[in-house]
Amino acid sequence: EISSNGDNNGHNDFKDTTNTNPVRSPKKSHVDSKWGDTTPYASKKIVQSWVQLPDGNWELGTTIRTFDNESLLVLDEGKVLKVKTETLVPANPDILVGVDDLMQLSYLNEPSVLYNLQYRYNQDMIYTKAGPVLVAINPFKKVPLYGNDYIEAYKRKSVQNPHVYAITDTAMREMIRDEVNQSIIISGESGAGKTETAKIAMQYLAALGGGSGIEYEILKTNPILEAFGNAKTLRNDNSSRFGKLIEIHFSETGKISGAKIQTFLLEKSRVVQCSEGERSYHVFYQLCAGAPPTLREKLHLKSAAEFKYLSQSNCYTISGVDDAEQFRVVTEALDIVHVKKEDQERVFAMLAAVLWLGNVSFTVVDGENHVEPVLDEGLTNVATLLGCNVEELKLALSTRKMRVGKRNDTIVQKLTLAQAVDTRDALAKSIYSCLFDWLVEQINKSLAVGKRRTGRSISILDIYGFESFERNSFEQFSINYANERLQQHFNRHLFKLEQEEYIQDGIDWAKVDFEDNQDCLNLFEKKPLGLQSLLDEESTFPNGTDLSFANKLKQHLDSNPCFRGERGKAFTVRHYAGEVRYETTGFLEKNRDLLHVDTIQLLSSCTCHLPQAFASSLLNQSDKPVVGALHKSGGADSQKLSVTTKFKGQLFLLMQRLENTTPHFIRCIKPNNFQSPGTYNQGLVLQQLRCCGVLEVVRISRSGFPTRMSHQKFARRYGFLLLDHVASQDPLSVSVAILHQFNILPEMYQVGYTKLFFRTGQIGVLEDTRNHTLHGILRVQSCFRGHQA
Ligand code: AD9
Ligand code: MG
Repeated sequence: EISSNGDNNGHNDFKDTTNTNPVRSPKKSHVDSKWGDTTPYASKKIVQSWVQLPDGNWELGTTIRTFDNESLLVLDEGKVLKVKTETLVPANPDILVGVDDLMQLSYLNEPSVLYNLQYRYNQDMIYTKAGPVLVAINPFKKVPLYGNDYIEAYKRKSVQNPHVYAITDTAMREMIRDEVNQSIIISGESGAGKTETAKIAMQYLAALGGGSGIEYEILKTNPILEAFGNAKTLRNDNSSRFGKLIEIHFSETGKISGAKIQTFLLEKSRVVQCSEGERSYHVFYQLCAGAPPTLREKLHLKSAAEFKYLSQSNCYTISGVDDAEQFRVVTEALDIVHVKKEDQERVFAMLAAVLWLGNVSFTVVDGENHVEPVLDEGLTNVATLLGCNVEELKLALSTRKMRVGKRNDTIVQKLTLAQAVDTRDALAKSIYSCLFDWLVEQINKSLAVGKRRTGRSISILDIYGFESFERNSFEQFSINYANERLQQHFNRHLFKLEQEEYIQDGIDWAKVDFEDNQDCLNLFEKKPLGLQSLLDEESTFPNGTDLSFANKLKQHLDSNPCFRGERGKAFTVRHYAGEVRYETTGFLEKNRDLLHVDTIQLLSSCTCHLPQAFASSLLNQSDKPVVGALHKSGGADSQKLSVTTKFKGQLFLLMQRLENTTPHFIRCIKPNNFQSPGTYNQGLVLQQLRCCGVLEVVRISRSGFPTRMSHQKFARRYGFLLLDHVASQDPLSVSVAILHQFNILPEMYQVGYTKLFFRTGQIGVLEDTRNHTLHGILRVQSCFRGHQA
């Protein structure tokens, strides 16, 4: 250890370098100097390990002494701790701190992964690869990673850091190279950054595939859908209350030719009910705050606080958001996606009608608690805005036509207060959800792919992540089911297909176990005794209640290891991401999602265009449950699809579509529950990493051969780089010669029957050489042509 510091005029200080005792060396670690009495032990190899503190967090410690089965550690800040040696987890060498792919870590334990992500996060490096998966940690602040300069850099491949741009670039290239449609599947908890990530990916696609102007329209669908489908919740100020798949189509030349949006399961209940501190959909507040005076007058608008649907949760504003300004942004976006001004006004009229419906109140009219709506400005405004007769509106909100007896005579039943309020709210919810669907339809018309479709597309999926709250209801039940399906897709893609392919191609590869969630999916889907079938069955029974549903579950499913009946009306499901306890209260009603035929009749009697359109779409949807032929007992028409069945169908189609694409996965992680920058809660992050299988992926990818190419393709792609003549020209011989020429080590690849399999990172050198060589050839050619001219 001779110092070669040139500043000391050649006079090296030999005082300590002659001393071979590392303890006395001037480079003593602070540990040694602080713990002078540890000299005999400190001269041993110093091992850094992770030690878990009582608060659950992991800290780095240096072992200074080992007893039989205990170790004495000193932590970074000098604290000394005695722990059981077996609880220590090895730490990675310093050189691996902050690597941009977790696969590079020598020790792949949880604390090492957590620390690596944290180290990067603290320096605003929010993206990290976990093998094929991109992990994105929400910075909750502006980070300087986006915009045209970055897009250019990723396009030119002059930066290598993991990024949404990079993964989107890969998707784009693979779409063109392999002629296979691609998908970018974004998942994560509420507030983890899925929607922002989706927008960043769209931005990149628009920049690369732009030109026709349609890309601008596509980007403008975001503010519209967010206004109508996002709301402030306790977890996220801009929480998406629907799932979204946007399929972006490309022409032969890689230019965007159109797009199509599909939405899933909008949370309708928020329109009429939301909890303290949360808000209804943004657009209501935007309208109240931003509508110009003439529109205000026309729609009889007031401030948000004067509408009951908006005032019930005691929350009107979002810090840092100007609703009035957003209203202008949204109307401008509507212009851009070609929603005509008159249609925009119709849309706003429907929103106002919903708000005024919430202000309709009822008064008791007879001794039997039957009610009637109060004839006040609320009622008259609803009638004006919908374009219906006040008397008909009154009847629709206070009575129900029913057919009874063998002759199906029609009788008119008067409603109680609770029934009338439900009817009113059901009307408001269905106007809103029809409006949402109608808007998506208009947007799709505007973005429609022209006749010269190539069928090439990249789909971006931004769908609600796994949810587990204090109280979980039908919404969580549906969302978590969707996540089970997506998780299976993820598993299948990354693990199962991987293994099957190795086995098929005769590759020697020890099977790696992975968590299979098929059992849980069976619990949901099995007929006739699965959660969904039993729910549907109970929903069709006239006398079915949430309690009878819960009891039926216990009766039939108690032996299922993924299920546990709970006391009262609850049950627990063991999901891949953890156990969730569901309260069945409201399950049947939400699953039936009945709309009374009187309500539809009212809408179709309206003189305004939109309510009429809604009525016919409600009637035409063969899968929409409509209660007309109600019997005395109140049973519903069981021919129609329930919400669960419809959602399941939608998901099956979605999965089918995704199966035919090459998927790219982005896992968004929320570092804290306060939406605040700079706070990294290890426990919270770890729980999410476990939930989304990131650790599992890295483990499997590392032990496998993720890159693969057929012999033919490999020979064709790189054959021209061969320096020596190869005796046989068959693809396999050429391939082997290439492998030899490039010194690819035998443990880094395997030769299968039809394909070559490589460990991660191996193909990179070949690709670079190929690109450089091709570039050179092109230059020479153009030089040559220039000469000729
Ligand atoms: V939910 O399931 O729809 O409730 P998301 O979609 O996962 O949720 P979202 O994308 O809305 O979360 O992100 C929440 C907030 O985090 C955003 O409003 C931003 O304030 C913040 N965020 C997320 N990603 C980024 C980012 N890359 N840069 C800066 C970000 N801020
Ligand atoms: Mg979202």
